[in-house]
Amino acid sequence: MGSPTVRLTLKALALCASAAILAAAGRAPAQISSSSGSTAITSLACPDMDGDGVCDGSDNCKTVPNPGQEDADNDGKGDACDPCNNIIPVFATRQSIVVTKLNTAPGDDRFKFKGEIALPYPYAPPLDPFNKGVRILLTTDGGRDVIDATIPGGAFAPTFAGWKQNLSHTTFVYRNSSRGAVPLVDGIFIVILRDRSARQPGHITFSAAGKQGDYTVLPNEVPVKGTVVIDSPQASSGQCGEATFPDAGGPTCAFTTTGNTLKCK
Ligand SMILES: [Ca+2]
Ligand SMILES: [Ca+2]
Ligand SMILES: [Ca+2]
Repeated sequence: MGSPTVRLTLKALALCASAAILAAAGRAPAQISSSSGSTAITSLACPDMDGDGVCDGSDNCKTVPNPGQEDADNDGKGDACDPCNNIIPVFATRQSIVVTKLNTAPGDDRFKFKGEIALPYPYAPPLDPFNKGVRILLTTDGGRDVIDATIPGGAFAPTFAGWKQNLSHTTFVYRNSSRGAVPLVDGIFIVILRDRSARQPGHITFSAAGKQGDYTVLPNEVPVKGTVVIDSPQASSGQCGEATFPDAGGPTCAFTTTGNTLKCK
């Protein structure tokens, strides 16, 4: 038999697994019986930041209580915290993601993401990145967010970090050229959204770029997924879109032979 510490840890793991199973069954495991009597899972068995009875290690929303773990689009992020829950399936066309400088030390990686999405029109809620900002994500095949940048709303002046929009409110440009005065969010320094509704109602082209990042993506983590959240930060309205590269004879992700660049298109 192992030491008391090891036995305690194993017991905690077992209790944690029981909690996850109960949670998957849609029940919040408030109490689990152990050999030493009744033990409160939420406080004793395992780390549980949001106290919903589902251990952090298996909680699909670690900081939002969601004992039922509902995940309608089955992407590993629970409905309660999924930035783009696909209640309206919106997938980008003409999509591309490029990550460069992967072979050098972390901190100088660069990222480019662009595409076009078609949202229900008229927009509900109204299109307003100038005030609401936008959220950009780069997520691995395993569900790890390499980038999760919630870009705030607000004018470019006077901080040199913020939004400009044209008079007709069809072109929105976020730029951070504050030279560090306003920290970059996950390295994102520019986002451009163009509302193409005059020609095609509900169509929006988007592009975003990041620099000075650690955007490491491992070979076993492709294809990646890009997400643009228009109804930021969490599009419970469905006003968001995803760029996927499923490699079924269509868009695909590949590293260059040196491994320095990841291209998805
Ligand atoms: Ca939890
Ligand atoms: Ca939770
Ligand atoms: Ca989800």
